[in-house]
Amino acid sequence: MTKSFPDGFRWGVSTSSYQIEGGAKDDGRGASIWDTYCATPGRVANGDDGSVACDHYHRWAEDLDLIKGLGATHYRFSIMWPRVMPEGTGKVNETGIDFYSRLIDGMLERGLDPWLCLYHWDLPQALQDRGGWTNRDIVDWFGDYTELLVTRLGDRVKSWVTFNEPNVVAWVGHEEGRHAPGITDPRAAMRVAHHLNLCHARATRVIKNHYPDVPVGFVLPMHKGYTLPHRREQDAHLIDLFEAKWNGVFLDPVYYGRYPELIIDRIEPHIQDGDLEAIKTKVDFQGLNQYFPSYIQAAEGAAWPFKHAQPPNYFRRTEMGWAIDGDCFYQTMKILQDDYGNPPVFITENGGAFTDIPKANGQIDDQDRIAYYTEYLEALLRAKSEGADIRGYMPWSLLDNFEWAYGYEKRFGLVHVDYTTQKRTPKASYDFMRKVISQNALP
Ligand code: IFM
Repeated sequence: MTKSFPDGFRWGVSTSSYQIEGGAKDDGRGASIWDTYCATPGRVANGDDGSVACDHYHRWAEDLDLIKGLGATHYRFSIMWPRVMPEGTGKVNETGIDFYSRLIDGMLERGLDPWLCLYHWDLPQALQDRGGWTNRDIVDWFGDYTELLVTRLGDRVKSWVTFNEPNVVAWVGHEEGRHAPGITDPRAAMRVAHHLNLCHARATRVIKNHYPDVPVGFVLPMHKGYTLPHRREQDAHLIDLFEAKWNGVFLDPVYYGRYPELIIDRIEPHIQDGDLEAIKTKVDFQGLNQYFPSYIQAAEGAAWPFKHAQPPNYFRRTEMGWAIDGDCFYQTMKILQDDYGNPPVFITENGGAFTDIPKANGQIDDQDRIAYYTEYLEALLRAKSEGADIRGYMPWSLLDNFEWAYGYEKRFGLVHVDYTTQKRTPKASYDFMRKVISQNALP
């Protein structure tokens, strides 16, 4: 099999605002739901929070240099909504807009295409106080927020991402409660899912209204379900429902204007006349995040008739406990190819947390991360060789950062961050990725 990527294959890198920016008290930024969640005892490991994070708010120029040094040509970053609209609606924080404006100019000066993500989980707390994603008014709030960014920054944005991982927002934030806002209400989570889809469609229209030719997409971490080997027959029927929940609820209405039949009874109460027609929108590219295979088993008495199961022991795992399985990544690309009309796909996140122990000289020889990237990039080449329209790849992530409920314990970066000094040290995986990008091929 070829180890080369096709000419024109795009290499970028991804980060998100709350995970790296810090600057929580600076320049009029409002509070987000993650500030509140982190301040709630027991929610986040070690009581960590994103108030300083990687201090990217002050060190962004150095970070953009690192991206350029990698040889990447585009950068997916996200806007922190409460930094530009502290109350979520109404008054604009000009200093916040200026920050992102400088950041975007900094990208362009370095030859990096700005890929702007509107929402990577840091909802203004003021909107949460009004019901957040469960309140249908959010469609207007999100539309106004999008309008602000399009009119103020849109002249320089090369691609728009409406949402990062709406399924995580709905299910992990509102059903499992393991993410902000920490709600555990399956019915509310369904409502949230529908509102997220409406917001994606609204934002797409707002952007297209100003810039009809600029690509717009959304990013989904697709889950491929597997049964445990000893329960293959008993649990096989659960796979379709599991995938409908994690993938179909967000893909089907956008691509086909309908929800998966297996979940329609759960979502129907939240749908109003005209919603499905509104949600069906042309997707210029599909952002795909993929990390691990999802093993499930039957569960009783829960909101869904399945629960997560530990993957079989024969898998190697990352520090998150996630099984490493390039074949699962391949399968998700094939689902998009076979079931969703083979849209142009950008891998917007992929990577692993590993125990990165600096050597005496400070260097980090993260061979396990390199092996992970090699396996997953080989899977990408395989899907591509079979016709999947994969256009580019963005590792997660540029920097070690605030890994949500895991705080700073888990490190995903190509670049190590010393959280005491804020010193950045590129790891061996950074050099590996730089070589892959410069040769447009795996070594
Ligand atoms: O860090 C997260 C990111 O914010 C969203 N996708 C998964 C990553 C690793 O957990």
